[in-house]
Amino acid sequence: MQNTIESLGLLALGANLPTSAGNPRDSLKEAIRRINGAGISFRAISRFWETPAFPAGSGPDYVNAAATIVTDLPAEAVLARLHEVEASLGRVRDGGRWGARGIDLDLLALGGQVFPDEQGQTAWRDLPLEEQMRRAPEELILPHPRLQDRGFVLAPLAEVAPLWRHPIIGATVAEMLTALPSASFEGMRPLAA
Ligand code: PH2
Ligand code: MG
Ligand code: MG
Repeated sequence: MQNTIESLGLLALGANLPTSAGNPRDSLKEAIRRINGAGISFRAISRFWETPAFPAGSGPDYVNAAATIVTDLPAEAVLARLHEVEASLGRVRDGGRWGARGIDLDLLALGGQVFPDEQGQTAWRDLPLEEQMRRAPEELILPHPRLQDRGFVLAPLAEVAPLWRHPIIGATVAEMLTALPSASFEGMRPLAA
């Protein structure tokens, strides 16, 4: 069912390989242009951060950013738009390798909505790292199960939505950021505007 009330959505954007739009920074800018439109309006966009790939050594550095959107679309429709834009940016061959995607657009949260339910969200959130590498959920999980764990997500997100509160954990973005060990931010730096 379509929401009739506008919700605040939180997006995470990341790129670590060239796409048809160019380098990671260009890809994020172009992704934002393509997402913005019918039913989805950007409200705030964080700085772009250069971040080491997680897990360490798994690929080239990323450029990461976060944004707030206002939307009256249901979560599935927002996600579908993100997937369309990922597909439209495609991937450019990186020295013959077709490894990590050039662009990753994640819906982190939509208002205080929880999918599939509190138990399901919590189960994915508590998944051990080894299983996280092997298993990806088929269904939409909100809030994004790794939101509270990643410096490359929380540092940009704190620039645009420090007071957003996780509906299950109960902490704000600013509080989740403070709770992370400093190692989670090692090597991260905001790019010059
Ligand atoms: N995304 C991943 C895996 N690893 N590392 C960084 N630094 N930034 C990302 O956005 C990222 C990652 C899978 O989505
Ligand atoms: Mg991701
Ligand atoms: Mg993704």
